Amino acid sequence: MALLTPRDLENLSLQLEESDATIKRVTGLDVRGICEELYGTRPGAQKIGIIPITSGEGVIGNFASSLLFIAQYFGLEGTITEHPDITGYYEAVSQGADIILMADDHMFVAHNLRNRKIVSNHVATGVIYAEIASRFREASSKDILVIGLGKVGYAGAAHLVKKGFNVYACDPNREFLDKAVKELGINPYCREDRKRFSMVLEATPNPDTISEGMIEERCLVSTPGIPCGLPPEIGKKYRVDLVMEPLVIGVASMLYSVI
Ligand code: NAI
Ligand code: PYL
Ligand code: MG
Repeated sequence: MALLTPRDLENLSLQLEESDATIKRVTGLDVRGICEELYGTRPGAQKIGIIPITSGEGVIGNFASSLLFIAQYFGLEGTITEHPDITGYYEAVSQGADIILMADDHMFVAHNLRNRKIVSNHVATGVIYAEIASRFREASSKDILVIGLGKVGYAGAAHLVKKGFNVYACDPNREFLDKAVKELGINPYCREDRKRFSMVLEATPNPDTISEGMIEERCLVSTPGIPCGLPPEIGKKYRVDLVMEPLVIGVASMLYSVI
């Protein structure tokens, strides 16, 4: 499990501002607008209980405070519990939290105690980054490339198939690729095909996963992947827009999907 570091979460407000400006420019909507259309919801008076969790590698610096920033940015009242873990859960529920946000090393969930909706960060992140890629106004076709079919990429690919896009995907994990072909009907992508794309969803924990032969001259790369899979020199050589951000966009998708 690739874990965030406190450094990933520094200058979160600036990272959000930059990525949201790109999203607005290439899709016509900002993150709020896309989430509202995607889920048909708008934040209201919901209270968010943020519970630090000490299991595994323990509390990540800046993580809880980043979640508080995100809740407040989207107009919700957030509170970080004084205590972690079970004590923190009891505290949040006793203080009237409507939605619980908490993460261990394997799962990050948003759980709405009122409507009982629950979502994982993996699914919510895959869906929102796929949605952003699919809304590229300068796309040359409905062909879209998904790089990485793990927890995030598979959810993104499933969303794109449901939206009627021609999804091509690659993953060195043969089991994951076969599962996506069988369950989603995606097209396996091989570099030898020399097929190029104007929309790419990259969801891997590796750098340099995007090569020149994969992208058209004008392309949108939408990636939650940390580190970034787009080599800087390729981003400069072609007219590539990059949407990449370590936490906010995925958490926004979580919140909008459970309110
Ligand atoms: P995962 O480990 O479940 O899946 C990653 C997949 O990428 C694996 O199936 C692996 O075989 C594949 N892969 C690795 N190198 C590849 C390559 N060169 N070409 C094609 N596929 C390749 O990871 P998960 O949970 O899906 O997360 C993916 C990335 O997204 C991680 O870096 C994670 O930290 C990040 N992430 C970022 C979030 C955000 O809000 N920015 C939220 C959640 C995850
Ligand atoms: C949600 C992020 C995106 C990528 N990897 C995921 C990750 O880092 N998960 C671990 C989160 C641990 C939080 C820690 C705390 O501070 O409460 N237990
Ligand atoms: Mg994000």
